[in-house]
Order: sequence, then structure tokens, then C-alpha cells
Amino acid sequence: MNRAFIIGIAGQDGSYLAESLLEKGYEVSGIIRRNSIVEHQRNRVSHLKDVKMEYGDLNDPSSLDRALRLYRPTEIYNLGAQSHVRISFDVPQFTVQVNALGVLNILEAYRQVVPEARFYQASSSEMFGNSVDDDLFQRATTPMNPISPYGCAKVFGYHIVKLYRSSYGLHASNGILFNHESPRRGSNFVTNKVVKTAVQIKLKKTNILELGNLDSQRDWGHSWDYVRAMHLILQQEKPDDWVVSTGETRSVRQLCEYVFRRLDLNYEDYVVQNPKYLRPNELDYLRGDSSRIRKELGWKPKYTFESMMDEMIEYWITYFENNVEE
Ligand code: F7E
Repeated sequence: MNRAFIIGIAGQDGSYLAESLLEKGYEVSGIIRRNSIVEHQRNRVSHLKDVKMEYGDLNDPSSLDRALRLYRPTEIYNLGAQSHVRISFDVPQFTVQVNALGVLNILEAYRQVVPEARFYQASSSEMFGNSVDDDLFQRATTPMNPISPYGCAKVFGYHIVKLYRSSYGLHASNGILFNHESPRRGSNFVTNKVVKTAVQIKLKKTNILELGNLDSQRDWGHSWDYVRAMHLILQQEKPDDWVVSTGETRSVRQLCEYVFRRLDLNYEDYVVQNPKYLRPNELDYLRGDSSRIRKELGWKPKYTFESMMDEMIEYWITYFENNVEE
């Protein structure tokens, strides 16, 4: 019996991964963090009745140890993080505790309790900072020069996973994932913020969208496609590090153009810049070379940028038809 244990199961990726593993016949368990609003803890996973969840935290090693002893997983997915890059400048110590030391905590628990299991670490394109190869792509060999507390912590996580792999012979792999979105994305990330507010503008609930830097470029894929890559990575005989991306890049401005146009609006009439959303240091450009995972593991995204954004637009239209939000 395959047993998956997901840290961050209540997040965007964790919820899609749990769904897809249940479909494959896995037993799925995970930990969630305590939140004062109980509905917020489980709203992405409340429809998954077969998932077993315990309270736990990457910063509480005893909770990790206890959960691994209870569920004895064959696959561990570490998707837990303080995942917002700008907020990592506001809470740098917390971000490093969770995103760096938290990885060490789960690796230690894994090594002690279920060393025969396979381990996936959610590494990030934010680790590259502003490094880019001459052909304008980032890949696993591109130098890592992170420019946010989030990126610095993720570099530690990436290297400690490689170190535990080589030192202890563990089946531990990194997926270096570029931005990935969906209707389940938090609405303080730029894609869902733009879509949600544009739909509100269309419905005359507001008339302004305040953003930070419109010129930064991102390689945006769909979370549902990317969780399939995570699973594939753990099915390989040998652990390794893989880049997962679409290979396309667009600016925040192009994102706004597309979403507003789909709603028959002109983004220039509504979008204003608010310095509050600028970062002390900005990563300007991301475009990932995922040719290796495509060639060697046969992974390929099913969503296009357009079909993903259309799904998100549809989600928010339906949401506002069914909910009154003041
Ligand atoms: O920003 C710009 C912002 O917050 C994207 C996380 O999943 O991907 C994500 O990190 C871009 C940036 O994602 C606003 O400056 C403009 O250039 O959606 P985001 P991110 O920072 O790229 C990586 C791969 C991860 O690993 C992270 O966990 O959009 N931008 N105006 C804005 N961004 C936000 N959030 N809000 C704005 O108002």
C-alpha cells in the first residue's frame, strides 16, 4: 500500500496533490497548522473526506516525529512554507525558521523514523534571484543568488536535501518549481489578485486595482500540472533534482492585459501602482528550462497560460454570483 504524507496539505499544491494521490489509490495523511479561524485551516481540503490530518508544524520537531511514527509513509512531500516572497521581508526570521530549519527538522524525522521512504522538497525558482543563463533560461546549473529572505531560506533547504541524500543515501529529491497558480492560489499572489479584482471591477464592486511592479516577468504554470511532476519525481529509481516550468515568460502587465481583455475591459483604466506592493529587492525575470523532465520523465503541462487564467476568471465569476463579499 502506498502511503503519502504531505506537509502543507491544506495549501494550494497540497490539496491538488492529495486529490491526485487519492485517485491513484494512496492512503493520504498530512499535517496542518493551527489557525484561529478553523475554516481557513481546511477550506481547500474539506471535500477530501479520506485524508487523515493531524495538527503539526515544521518548527515543532516532536509533531513531525509523532506523525511519521503514526502514518509510516512511503512518500513524504514537504510543501510547507511561508510562501509569500514580499512578506518574507516583513517576517524574515519566521520565514527562515520554517523554510530552512523546517526542512532540516523534517529530514531528521524522516531519517530517524522512515529512512526507506522517498522524500520530495518543494524548491523554488526564487533561489536563482536575478541569475540567468546566456540563452535567457534558468536551469538546475544556473547560479543561485537569492535576493529575498524567502529565496535564501529555500537555497538552504535545497542544499540540505542534497546533503542528506549524499550523506545518508536517502531517496530525497528537489523539484525546482517555477510559479504555479490556480483558483486555489492565495489572493495576495499576483495572478489571483489580478483576476479577483478584475472580476470585482466588472461587477462594479470596485473600480481600482493597486499593484506593485508591473514589469517583472514570470513563468506561470498550473499547480495541478506541477503536482503531477512531484509525484513523477518520486517514482524514479534514483533521487535527483528537476526543474518544472512552462518555458514561457510574461510580465505582470501582460497578465493584466489578458485578464481585463477577457472581461471586455482595458486594464489601463483601473490599474495603479502602490509602493506598498513593491519589494525591497525585485526578481525581474524568470523563465525555466524544463526540457530534462519532459525528455526523461515524459512530463508535460496540460494547461496553457490562457486556459489557466480562463479557469481562474470563471472561478471568481461563479464565486461572486454565489457569495456576497463586502
Ligand atoms: O509575485 C509582482 C511581484 O507574489 C509575482 C511564490 O509561489 O513564486 C511565487 O513568488 C510578481 C512579482 O509571486 C504585485 O513583484 C506586482 O514580481 O505572485 P507573486 P512570486 O514572488 O514570484 C515563487 C516561484 C515561489 O516559490 C513563491 O513561493 O508579481 N507584483 N504587483 C505583485 N505581487 C504581489 N503578490 N502583489 C502585487 O500587488
